[in-house]
Amino acid sequence: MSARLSRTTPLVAEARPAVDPAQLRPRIVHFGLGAFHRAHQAVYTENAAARSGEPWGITAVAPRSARTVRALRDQDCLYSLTERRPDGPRTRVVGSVVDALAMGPDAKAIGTLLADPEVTVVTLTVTEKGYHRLAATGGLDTAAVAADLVTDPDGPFTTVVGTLAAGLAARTRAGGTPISVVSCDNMADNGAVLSRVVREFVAASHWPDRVRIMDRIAETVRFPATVVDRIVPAMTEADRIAAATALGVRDELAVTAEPYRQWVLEDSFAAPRPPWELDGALFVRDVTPYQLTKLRLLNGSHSALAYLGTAAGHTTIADAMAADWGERLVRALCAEVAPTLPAGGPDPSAYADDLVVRFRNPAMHHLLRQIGSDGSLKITERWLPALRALRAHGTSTPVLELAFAAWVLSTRRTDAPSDPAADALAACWNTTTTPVETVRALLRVLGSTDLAGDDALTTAVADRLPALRAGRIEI
Ligand code: CS2
Repeated sequence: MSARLSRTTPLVAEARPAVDPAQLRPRIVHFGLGAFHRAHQAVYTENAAARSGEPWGITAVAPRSARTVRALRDQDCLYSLTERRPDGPRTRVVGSVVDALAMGPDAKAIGTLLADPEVTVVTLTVTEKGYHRLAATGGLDTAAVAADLVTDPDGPFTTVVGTLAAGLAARTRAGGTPISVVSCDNMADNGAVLSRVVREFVAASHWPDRVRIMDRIAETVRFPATVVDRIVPAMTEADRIAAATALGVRDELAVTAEPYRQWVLEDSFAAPRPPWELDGALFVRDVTPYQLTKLRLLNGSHSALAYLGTAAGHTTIADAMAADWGERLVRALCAEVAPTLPAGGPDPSAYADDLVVRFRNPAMHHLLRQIGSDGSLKITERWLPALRALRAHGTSTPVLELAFAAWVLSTRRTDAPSDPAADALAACWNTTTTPVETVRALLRVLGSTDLAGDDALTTAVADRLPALRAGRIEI
């Protein structure tokens, strides 16, 4: 099949976008053109625009991949989403993305949009590493953005933080129309995290008006916290072929996802936004209980399944769930972590029931390797705060210890999942002589010197390693 999806592709009624993209205007700038955005915020925005009649369109910015931008433009910014429902897959085209830009070559256009009063929302899915935080303090790693700190205000910048800070600075210089900047990444307090790295970037810049810019950003920009949820596995060739068959044309940007999706947002916006609540998004005063429940139970179990599943020779989440320990692990981890969750969120045991069903979905080919990537950043959000809180209360933590031991093992394998700290992690194995020392060194790389000093913990983790090396998961 050689024809590509475009605005002129004749589609059957069920596959057509909910909106006519020609009727939308670019009022949202999104950073991070990955599958998650295409299966989540873009869908909420499309439905919100369709149901309200308001012309909310997205200009999606790819931080790295100019190839994705070209591919999307070649398809008039259309792509399909296939939902893996129990009664069979359903494929339809999403119409909310109206333009695609690449961060380097399109720096001018991105700057213009960020300063445009018509644009009142910025969203981000740039993963944990896109925030360039220091493991020890959580603040901006100025060394990692050093090149951007001395770049001209017009760019081009190499980081999203630099692009965003410069764009917000230009906006405030042009009058400072209020805008909301919405992090949609899996981090606790994601709004505060983003606000902090942007502020610290401006403070460290050489801009003569940086103090005034910081004041104006504080007055005119809001950074609401959010919780995003939808399982979006990487596409396989078979998925791509199935999407093409359903559409009758090729779609290089097709995505596939579970039917379930959720978006909880802090009700703190500086300016008009799409009425996402029309598509089920929840606006609340405080997202923390939802955020921690999702991070520690869903993402925490995911990471545990990823490293333990790999140790036991499995490839996907559904495979690991089919092992005799899979469901037990999810339930035991949820039960262990539940006491650390604030009141006001979902009931942890009902949440665990739902997770088991979602993770078992055999139609989802969700690779353990995909989830295991960037572990040094993920587990510091997903496991370590709960581990710290439980140990501070003298509560035992056997499941987190087991999961942590599996991650420890993963850092040594020659085929370790990709990780920005891969070199530092691998070095821990060369500079230590006993398993306990290695565990301690790894915890220090994660910025957790307190846990590295917890002898009972490091010993318990080290004691788990031999069984795991033999592929035995003992819960
Ligand atoms: C996963 C998440 O890849 C991962 O690390 O745990 O992407 C997970 O699928 C989503 O957060 C679900 O909402």
